[in-house]
Amino acid sequence: MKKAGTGLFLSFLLLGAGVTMAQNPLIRDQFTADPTARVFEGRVYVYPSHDVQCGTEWFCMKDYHVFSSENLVDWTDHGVIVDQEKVAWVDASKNSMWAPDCYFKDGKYYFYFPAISKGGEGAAGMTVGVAVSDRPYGPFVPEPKPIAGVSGIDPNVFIDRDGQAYLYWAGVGQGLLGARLRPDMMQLDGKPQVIEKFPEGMKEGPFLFERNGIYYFTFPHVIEKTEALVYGMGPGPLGPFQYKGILMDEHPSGCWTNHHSILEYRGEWYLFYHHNDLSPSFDKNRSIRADRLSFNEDGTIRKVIPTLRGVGIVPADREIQLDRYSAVSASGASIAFLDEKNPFDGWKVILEEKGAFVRFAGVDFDAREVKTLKIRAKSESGAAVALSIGKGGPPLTVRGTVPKGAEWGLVEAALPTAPSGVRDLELLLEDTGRVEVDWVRFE
Ligand code: FUB
Repeated sequence: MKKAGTGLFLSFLLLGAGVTMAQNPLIRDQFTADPTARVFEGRVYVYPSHDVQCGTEWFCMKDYHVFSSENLVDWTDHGVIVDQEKVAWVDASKNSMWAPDCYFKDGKYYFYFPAISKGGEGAAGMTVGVAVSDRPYGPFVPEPKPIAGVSGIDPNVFIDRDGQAYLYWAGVGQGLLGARLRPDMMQLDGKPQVIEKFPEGMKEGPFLFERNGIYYFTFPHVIEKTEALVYGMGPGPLGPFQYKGILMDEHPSGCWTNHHSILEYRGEWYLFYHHNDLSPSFDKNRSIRADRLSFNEDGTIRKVIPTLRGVGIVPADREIQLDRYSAVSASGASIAFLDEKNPFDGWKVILEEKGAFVRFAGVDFDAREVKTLKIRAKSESGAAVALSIGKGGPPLTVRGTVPKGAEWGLVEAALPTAPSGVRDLELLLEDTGRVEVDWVRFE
């Protein structure tokens, strides 16, 4: 993805510093996990935790970044908003800044985060603190002490229509808990209560939202081997919740954790969650993703099938990463890292059978009239490829030949007419041979 040649220059012009364009995973230049997505000031802000490598076999999380996007394609990294070294009560030797949340009330943004406090050890030392800002992207000023009465991880906040705020968290050895918050958003108002007895098994990461008067209590739950995302529905923020089942299955890859949030943005519902796309062999280095979520008539949630394509309509004049595909042929198509030693470079798609194809839905041709197709590719055999622009307008196919060679190069082909609308792409290998494709772009 980064070895863009001329495209890199173009990307800089289009995007500016600190912005990346992405499907799933959303962020590709660092590890991110536990995404809580919120709509603030008309943009989606995602508050994830930040996995780093410390040479240990456990989570290593020292700080938090926040990312925002208006179109769910271009993501701005606003940088570090809270650092363990700058929070008075946190034991900064523990690298324990786990899943956070952020909520807006009366002109202030409240950022909630767990960590091991000074004097605490392991899970039992986990508690939850708050940092406050006038802006969704900080700077956030941490409170000098954690919230009294909270022992646990994975804070989640919800403010009901009557203005009452609630804090939920995964208690250490006490199950999933909830409590009212005082109007200052920093103190519990009364005793925490255990949220319903759901089916047995490890639970964490509670996330509550409301839709059409139904309150959804959602959480990761180990049913078989790793965490699935499950939920219950109830009449109020503290339940009682009736268990409804799975909204996302366990990751087949074996990534042990999943952690999510659910968001309505511009009339569509989204599930933000994580997987270990950029670190297939170490699942403590995770990457955040988003996919669409929908409901049945009775309000129950339809199961979300994870995709590589993710969400967001991609402008045709960007590097379109076909390896984040919507569909592929049953055989002869696969993906691989461009550089196994540097996953942050991204992926390529490989077609190695006549008729093998990759499809990528949702490319926007309306922003700019385009005349040329560019394909960044290489082929040791030489390869004839056809790119079809379908669905949503008159079908159009452009053909190109990737010359025999060991190096990456740009193949160019003229478009007979300028496509318009939001269209689906399909890249097909027309003959025998093998071709690797990094991206395609229209100019
Ligand atoms: O990211 C560390 C922990 O892993 C989170 O707090 C849990 O929810 C799980 O995702």
